[in-house]
Amino acid sequence: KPVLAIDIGGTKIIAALVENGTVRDEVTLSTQRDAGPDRWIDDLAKKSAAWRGQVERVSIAVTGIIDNDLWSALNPATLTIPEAYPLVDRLRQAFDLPVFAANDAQAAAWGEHRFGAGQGQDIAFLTISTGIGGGLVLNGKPLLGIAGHFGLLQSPSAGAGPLEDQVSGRWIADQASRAGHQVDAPAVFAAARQGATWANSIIDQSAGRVALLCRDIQLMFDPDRIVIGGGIGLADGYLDRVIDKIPAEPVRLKPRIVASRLGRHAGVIGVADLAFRSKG
Ligand code: BMX
Repeated sequence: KPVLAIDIGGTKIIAALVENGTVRDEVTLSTQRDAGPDRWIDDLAKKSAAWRGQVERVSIAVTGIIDNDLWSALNPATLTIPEAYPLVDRLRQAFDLPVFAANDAQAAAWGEHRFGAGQGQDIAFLTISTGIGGGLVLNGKPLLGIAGHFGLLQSPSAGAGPLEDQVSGRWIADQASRAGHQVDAPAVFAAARQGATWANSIIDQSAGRVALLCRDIQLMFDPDRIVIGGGIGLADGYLDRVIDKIPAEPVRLKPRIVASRLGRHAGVIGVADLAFRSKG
């Protein structure tokens, strides 16, 4: 039986019909950042109405933390959410089905471990996106709770505040605007492709910080692979820049970095499967 799987990120929302690690059908909405969760859920219920008879459960992956089925932001700059929003209750009311909820990057990490670029392996997953999300699967188990929220690290090399505020898509767009270019992150990548020095320098700084983050993750968990996804992580040439900037020595510390195989579907595929796992 397919699962209705949802992924709410800081930039886009995906609703999908997922069965055995495969997306059968999907809709994508852009996150109306000021509208708030009641409205996002209303929109989702409308857009997914056609699938209702086919599913018996709803699974949702979200940017932010889920504690006891309540949803909160860790970094409101990535997405502002009312503190302890009753996400599972509200979805149960909207869909009249059992609901399972998890963090987006932890769900994606599980998806890559089960069906993607890290099958059967110990992996760390990073999404370089509106923020930076992270997840870990070690000894076949997903680490939940706050574990792996690497975007929240305070990195001395990046300056004050959460690391993601000096790396992510939001930071890239903000740096562009400071350099006199009022454009979004995809346009910065387009400019870099055409050789614009300002754009290349912004992307290089972001990639350099992710390279150091990957080195630190290798030191802490020694995963078989670090899988990288997200709109920025998978953008033109970004991963190659990260790999280039990994310090060459000591060799034993070099992470094995690979691109996400599930791409934008990692969250919905992962959370659909995690729901079954949590049921036992
Ligand atoms: C932030 C945090 C994480 C999330 C990550 C990536 C919030 C709202 N989110 O670190 O929980 O996994 O951003 O989020 O505090 P994305 O929207 O960029 O995918």
